[in-house]
Amino acid sequence: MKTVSWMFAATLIALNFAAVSFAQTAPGKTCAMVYQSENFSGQQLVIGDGYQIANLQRVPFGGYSDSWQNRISSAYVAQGCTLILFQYFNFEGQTVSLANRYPTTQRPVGGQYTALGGFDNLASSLICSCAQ
Ligand SMILES: [Ca+2]
Repeated sequence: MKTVSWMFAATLIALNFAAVSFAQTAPGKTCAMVYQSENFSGQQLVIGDGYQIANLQRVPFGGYSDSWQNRISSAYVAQGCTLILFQYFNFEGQTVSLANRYPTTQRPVGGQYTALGGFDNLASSLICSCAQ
């Protein structure tokens, strides 16, 4: 896993924030895409392979003054990748691990987490990495 400081990761995300297609997303491999609302709706945040974002409050949410802290409600995780969400800043508190390593006949299909249950609107930091 590459180590990327939150500042660097947040800068990359901010630069790519307006992107809506895979082709224009984060530099390098896309690890995951997270969404404001369930079923991949609302604002989208693209997360590159190796990103470690220690404080989602520093990641701007759309064009507003708000942040991505306590916003994430659904996620798509790329093949071979794992997205770990943390309840608090600096990778603390409860976690949920969202992986995409299952055959498409099993749930979640292709790493598509349409809802996050008890982790809805709870993440304050995250780590995403993919198998080499
Ligand atoms: Ca939300």
